[in-house]
Amino acid sequence: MKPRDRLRIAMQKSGRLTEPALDLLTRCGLTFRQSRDKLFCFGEGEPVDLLLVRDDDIPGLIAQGVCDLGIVGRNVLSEFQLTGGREAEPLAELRPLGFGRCRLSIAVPQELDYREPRQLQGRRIATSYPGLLGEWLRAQGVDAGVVTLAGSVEIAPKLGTADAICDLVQSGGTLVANQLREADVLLQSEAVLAGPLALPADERGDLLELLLKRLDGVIQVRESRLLLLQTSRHSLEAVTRLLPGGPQPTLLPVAGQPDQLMLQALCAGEVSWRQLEEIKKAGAREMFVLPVEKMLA
Ligand code: PRT
Ligand code: ZN
Repeated sequence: MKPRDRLRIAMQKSGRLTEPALDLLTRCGLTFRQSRDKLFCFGEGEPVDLLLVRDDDIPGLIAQGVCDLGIVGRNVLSEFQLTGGREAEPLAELRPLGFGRCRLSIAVPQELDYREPRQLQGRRIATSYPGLLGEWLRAQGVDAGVVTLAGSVEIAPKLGTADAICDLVQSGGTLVANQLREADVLLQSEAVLAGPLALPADERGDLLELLLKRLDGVIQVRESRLLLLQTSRHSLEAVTRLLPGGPQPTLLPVAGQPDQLMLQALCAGEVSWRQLEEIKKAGAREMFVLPVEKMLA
């Protein structure tokens, strides 16, 4: 294959991961000119292009060297590692990306009193993830029939083609609508950046390293909030104890009010109303939660 000097990233063409993946890449400073067939997007600022494909094709495209990186669900990546064929290069999960969260679970009819995997012995389980399900069953020492379906797995028990299913669950609404109940979790999933085990030994390797650094910055900032509040010196300890995780807060004097302090804290995640109300009860007032746009330590 002809060596490439541009980095190529595969992502889902249209689906749950498309918008958040594009948003993430844009925040990393990548912009794309969309071509007419919208399969290939030429990168304008940096030499990084996009290939828009079905999510199931992404690990294969990386393994074949057609793309250098991919944004794909851990569920799809792990399934490929198990069933992608002998010629499949092992791939690496380079970064978890924090969106597209779901879990791969066993679900059983609501009336079944499920307590342990052994109850699945000799039953038929419908799934689109035969690799992951097979591996889990082996680890549990359970011998069950795996019925591989491409879609609509959740209706298999009603149709009588399976006794249980193994499928992705997010809110749980689909299971309830089909009189099923989540019984066991096989895999916690989210979108990940997938790539080869070793970085390419040319310009693409340097580019990939640069991209990973930007990505780390973007992910850290996306999850950070700046909390500003006022407190009396007397309440300071109680207020500080309730602050969500992060580095030590900064304290500033308030002009004309020697008893008061202004507190500034970088929080590692979302600050909920409930947390704010608790902190207020401890003696804080004039509270602000601000998103962080960029951060350079
Ligand atoms: O066309 P293409 O093959 O690219 O798209 P697709 O239909 O295979 O994928 P898509 O867009 O549905 O999902 C892409 C990825 O999003 C998945 O591989 C997961 O990593 C992630 N993801 C996150 C989900 C869900 N949440 C999810 N809820 N993928 C699927 N679902 C389905 C699930 O299969 C079930 O049918 O939603 C239903 C369950 O949702 P709840 O909320 O009712 O529990
Ligand atoms: Zn798919």
